[in-house]
Amino acid sequence: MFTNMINKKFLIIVLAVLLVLMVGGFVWFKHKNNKIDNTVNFGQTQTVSPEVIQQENQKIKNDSENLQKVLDEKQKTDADLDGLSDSEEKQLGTDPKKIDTDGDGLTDYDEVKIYHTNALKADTDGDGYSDGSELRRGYDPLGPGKLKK
Ligand SMILES: [Ca+2]
Ligand SMILES: [Ca+2]
Ligand SMILES: [Ca+2]
Repeated sequence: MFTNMINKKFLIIVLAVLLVLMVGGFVWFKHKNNKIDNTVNFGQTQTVSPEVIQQENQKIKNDSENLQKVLDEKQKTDADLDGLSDSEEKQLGTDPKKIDTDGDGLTDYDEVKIYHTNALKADTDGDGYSDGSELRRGYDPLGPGKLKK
């Protein structure tokens, strides 16, 4: 009778410990699984969510539309977008619709604003070499074909 009671008590303790272990293990297992699920879901929304792709596409579209607007606005005053306004080109006599009026390899803007060569004459100093090729080879397009340095 006495040993029977101890056995019963022991059995209850063992059962209780087992129960705690089972519940604890179950909770841990579920938690672990949830963690994995979350990671997978997070990854999916990051990579394949159509909404995100659509948003990105819309953003790119907006950006290119804005750029086009800026270019259109700029082109109203500078048709060839070479940096010289149409009215400036009219004064200089260069073609407002051509970046390189005399075709020497230098833009009208570069000739007028940077090199001070004649934007209407491919060979400003008349030595037989065009302004663009002189500059590429290190010659002075304004001098008589001499080396700049
Ligand atoms: Ca222009
Ligand atoms: Ca030119
Ligand atoms: Ca020349």
